[in-house]
Amino acid sequence: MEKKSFYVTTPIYYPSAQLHIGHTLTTTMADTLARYKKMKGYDVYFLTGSDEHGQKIEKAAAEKGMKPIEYTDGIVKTFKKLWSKMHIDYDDFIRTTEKRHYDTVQALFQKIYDQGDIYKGEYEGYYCTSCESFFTQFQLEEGHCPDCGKVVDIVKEESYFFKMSKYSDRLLEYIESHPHFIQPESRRNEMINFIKTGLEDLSVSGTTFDWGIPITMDKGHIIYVWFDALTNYISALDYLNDGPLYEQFWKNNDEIVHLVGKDIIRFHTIIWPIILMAADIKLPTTVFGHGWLLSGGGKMSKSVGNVVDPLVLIDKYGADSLRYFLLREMPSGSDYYYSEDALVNRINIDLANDYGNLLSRTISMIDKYFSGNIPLIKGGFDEDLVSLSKSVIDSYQNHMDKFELSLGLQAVFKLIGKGNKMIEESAPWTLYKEGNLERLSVVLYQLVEIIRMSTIMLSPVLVETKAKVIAQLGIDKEYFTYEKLEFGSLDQSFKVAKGTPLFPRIEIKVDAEEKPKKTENDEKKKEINKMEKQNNNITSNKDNLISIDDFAKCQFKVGKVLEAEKVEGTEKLLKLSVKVGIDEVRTVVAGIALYYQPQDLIDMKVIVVYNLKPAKLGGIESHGMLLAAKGENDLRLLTVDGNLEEGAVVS
Ligand code: ME8
Repeated sequence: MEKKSFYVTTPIYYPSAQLHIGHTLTTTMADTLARYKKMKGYDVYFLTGSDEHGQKIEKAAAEKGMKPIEYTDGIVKTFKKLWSKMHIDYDDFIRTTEKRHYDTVQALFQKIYDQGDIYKGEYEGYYCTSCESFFTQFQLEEGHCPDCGKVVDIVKEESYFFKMSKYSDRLLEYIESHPHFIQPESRRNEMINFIKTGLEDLSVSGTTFDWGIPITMDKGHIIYVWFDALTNYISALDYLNDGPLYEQFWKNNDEIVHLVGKDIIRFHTIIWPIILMAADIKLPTTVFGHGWLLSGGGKMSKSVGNVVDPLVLIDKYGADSLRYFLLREMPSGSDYYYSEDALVNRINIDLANDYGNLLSRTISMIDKYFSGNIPLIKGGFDEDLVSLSKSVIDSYQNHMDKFELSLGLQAVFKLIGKGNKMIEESAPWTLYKEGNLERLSVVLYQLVEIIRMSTIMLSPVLVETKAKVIAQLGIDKEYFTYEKLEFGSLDQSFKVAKGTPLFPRIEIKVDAEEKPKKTENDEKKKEINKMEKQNNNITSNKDNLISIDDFAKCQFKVGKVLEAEKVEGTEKLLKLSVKVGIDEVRTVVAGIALYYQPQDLIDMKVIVVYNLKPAKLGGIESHGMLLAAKGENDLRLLTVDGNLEEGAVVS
């Protein structure tokens, strides 16, 4: 049977500054999907690159007294170094300054011009004096410059225009009849609404700067940077010569996926498909727009100055840990507040405690009870484990196929969690003491199978770790392929070889004043009584009564708990991911661990104080607070009667 093909791309990044962990997120997603599809037997082509033209780059180079190309050559080297340290295994890196790209852009422009969809006119557009940049209707944010936020001026110049308006009905029809074209769903709805407000023809050339690709027949005009940049997805495949890569990965391929951040989804789902339609080229299968990594000041970006350098994190924690953290924490499609504490917490809980420990405990027991030989069992497995492993594999694949990488990883950790639970419940040390070697063999074989299957599923993310696990288990690497992703596939015995911990635990530094005290029950009661007295005083003192206007300052929303876990090193705190809108998931740290088990909270509807200033609790930044009622001996979260959607306003 002929192999299926998969083409995945990242945005081509501006070499105007060093890349940060936001760019690293998109590229790691693409790399992971490429590895996942390869593991499933697809022919994969993975493209990334750099977007090197335009005024900003021209200006940045001039400030350094360099030619633009000298300047971008230097920065592109730093991109490639980062990707190599992150183990990004791309097939091609396209630079928009390369001849193959240059020629393709000119030819595509000419083709669309010749058939009458590009015409010359006068551009009346938006110009930001402070950034010295032109913007389109698409780029403005509520009428202001998307970069510096200042008011833009309307300016006039001669320009070529692309007849976008002619294609708006066709595009709308395409989006509506191809539900997978724009993902996730929330972005799709946003785009549909945007197109319905009407599309203007797009100015696709300018005469005020030189650093770009000129129009062949009118060299004073430089082609608009987005027309230039978007074309990279086909110029890299040799569209110009109808080359074999273009044949296989575009023309005859049903899985063409562009991964982008939500900032550039409009360019990819409106301008790019219309360019393709006009040039009679088929459209990509999916444009997936992930959310933003936020840090103090909002979206992480060079212009805000709140960026985090991935190279520093790789040196400190390792590439696999950073890869895992980014993919595991980033909710599908929504934004996420980055903090280094959350990174450490995630490494400690999942990678050190759950996965790493499971491996080292299992190997130690095989060493001790069976002189290092993995017992071979052919049947009599625990039924619940076999059925859990099937459902985990299904759920993993289902989520990975929908680009829901965080959910895919969560599924795998259900299996790993089952392994650790099995050790506690079956107490192998007791089985050994009792001489029940038959059951002990089953338990240890099952643990090895859990580790083996989990390692296969995690291998597209944890790319260095797989080899370490294989070495420690001593199992032939052919048992770590996708074909062997089935419980009970291990049918030969191997000898384990204990090694160093996969992910050593990282010490967490929690500020003294934030660290919840470990109180005994009596002390707890005293504290509670004291607090209650204080509160009674406040409410009975009329001077402290507030007006309805004061109350109206508080915003409350209905939220749904998606995930919950204990905060390491604290007794009272739980870290929750709470969905508070179609597209918004927040991290909320709540002092409720004495009253709720994390698993009890999943899917619970809660009331979130929505406009509370973020605060650090247990070393993690909390974005909101849950309302709870406290009785004498218990605390209960407030919830909502009926099935209201997340984000519903409480007043
Ligand atoms: O837009 N959170 O390049 P760019 C998540 N050259 N992802 C982020 C992010 C954040 N805070 N910040 C950046 C361009 N990204 C154009 C693209 S494509 C034909 C041309 C990621 O260097 C995310 O993928 O500004 C976003 O879309 C991309 O970097 C923007 O990179």
